[in-house]
Amino acid sequence: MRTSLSLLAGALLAAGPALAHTDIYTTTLHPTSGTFASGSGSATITIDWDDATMRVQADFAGLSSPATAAHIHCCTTNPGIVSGAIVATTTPTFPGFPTGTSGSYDVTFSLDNAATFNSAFISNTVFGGNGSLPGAVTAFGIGLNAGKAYLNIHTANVPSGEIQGFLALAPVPEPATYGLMALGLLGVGAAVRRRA
Ligand SMILES: [Cu+2]
Repeated sequence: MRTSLSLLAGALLAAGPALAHTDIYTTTLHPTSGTFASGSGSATITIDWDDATMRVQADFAGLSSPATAAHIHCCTTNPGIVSGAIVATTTPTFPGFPTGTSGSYDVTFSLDNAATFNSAFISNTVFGGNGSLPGAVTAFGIGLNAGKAYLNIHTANVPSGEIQGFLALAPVPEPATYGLMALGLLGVGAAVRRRA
């Protein structure tokens, strides 16, 4: 009994990280240095590597002029510094992205669809890709994990981008959850042993 419970707990601990096939990236959108730049927002990018999907959620408000385009740039030369990247996702903008000074967006894309990305990003080999769609997806994921991808909302007043934010990998809750489950099972095992 004790051995099987310990094995089960160990298996659950080992399974925790392996179950994390979804990566969540978040950011706070803040005004750029553009003269008219104002507004705020947030964005969450959820990538399910098993289903090969990318969910893009964004909320923003307070822009000085209507949004003209929004997309993710990747991959900057240095983490957190806007330089060296190109548009990685659909150009010129995420399909159906709001064009007002405020809005909300929530669309899920297929990573198996070339239209999800800028064709110039797919053919690019500078960021670690090999010119193919799968290579671009891998390069995009590496760029996201390295803090080298940012979501940018361009506007009429600030064509270079009025609000933007670098995406950062959010902590994965699963391992802690499974750790607690394992501790609980170890506790059951101890109780069983005491009774015996
Ligand atoms: Cu842009």
